[in-house]
Amino acid sequence: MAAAEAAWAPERRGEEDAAVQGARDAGAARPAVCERFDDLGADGAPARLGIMGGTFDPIHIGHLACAEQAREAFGLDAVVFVPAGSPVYKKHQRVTGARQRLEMCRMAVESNPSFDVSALEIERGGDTYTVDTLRELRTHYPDNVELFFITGADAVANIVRWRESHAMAGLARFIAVTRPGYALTEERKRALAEQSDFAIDCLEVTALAISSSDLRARVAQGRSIRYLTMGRVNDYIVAQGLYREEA
Ligand code: DND
Repeated sequence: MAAAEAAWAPERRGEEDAAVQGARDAGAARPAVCERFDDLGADGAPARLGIMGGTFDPIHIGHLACAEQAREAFGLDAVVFVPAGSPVYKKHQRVTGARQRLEMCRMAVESNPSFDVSALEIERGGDTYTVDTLRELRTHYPDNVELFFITGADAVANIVRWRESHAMAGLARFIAVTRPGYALTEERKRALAEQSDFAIDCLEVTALAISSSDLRARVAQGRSIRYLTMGRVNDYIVAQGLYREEA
C-alpha cells in the first residue's frame, strides 16, 4: 500500500515550540529514547517515527496490529511504544506497576524489527502528559524525523482536553485508528477538524474487539487470554499472578 498522505496543516510545520527550542539552545543532553531507533534521522535523510502511547495494562494484539498497520499505511520507519508512567486520567483505578507494564511491552514487540519500547515516560516520573513526551522526542530527534502519534479514535476524540493540546498539535502528526465500537464517521472527523488545529489522519484498521480491561476481567475470572496477547506476555501474566484480583 502506498504511504498515506495526510492533510498536515503546513502552517504549523515551521512553528517552533519554545520549550523544544530552549532545550536545544541549552544544548540539553539527548536522553536515550529506546535501544533500536535512537539514531533515526542521524544521517540527515527524511524519516518517520510512529509513537504508540498507552497504559498497556496489559498490551494486546489490538495495540500491536494497529501500530503495524499504521506503520505500513504511513511509511513509518519505526514505531516506538511508550507506556505511560502514571496516567493522570486513570487515577481512580488500579494500574499495574510501570515496570511490569514496560516488561510486557518489551516482550510483545521483540519479534518485530520495526518496533521498540521507550521507558521515557516511566523514567520522567510524576504525572504522565503526552505533550512532555512529544517535546522530549522533538528535542531528541533532528527535524528531518517526522513524528506521528498513533491513537485510537476513542482517545483522539478527547484530545483537545489533553494538557497543552495546542502545543501538541505543533509537535507531531496524529493518526487516529478506528476501534470497534467507535467508528470514525464523517461527522466525527469534521467535528475534530473544526474544534482543533491538529493534523489528524484517520486510518481504518482491522477491527479487533479487544481491550485491556476485557483481558484483565478474563484473567480475574480464570479464563484464558492466550492468543489475545503475545505468548510471552500471557506467560508473564500467569507467572507474576497479575490481574487475578481484578474486580
Ligand atoms: P490509554 O490509557 O487510553 O491507552 O492512553 C492512550 C494515550 O493517551 C497515552 O499515551 C496517554 O498518556 C495519552 N493521554 C491520554 C489522556 C490525556 C493525556 C494523554 C494528556 O497528555 O493530557 P490504552 O493502553 O488503553 O490503549 C493504547 C492505545 O491503543 C489507545 O490509543 C487506544 O485507543 C488504542 N487501542 C486500540 N485501537 C484499536 N483497536 C483496539 C485497541 N485497543 C486499544 N482493539
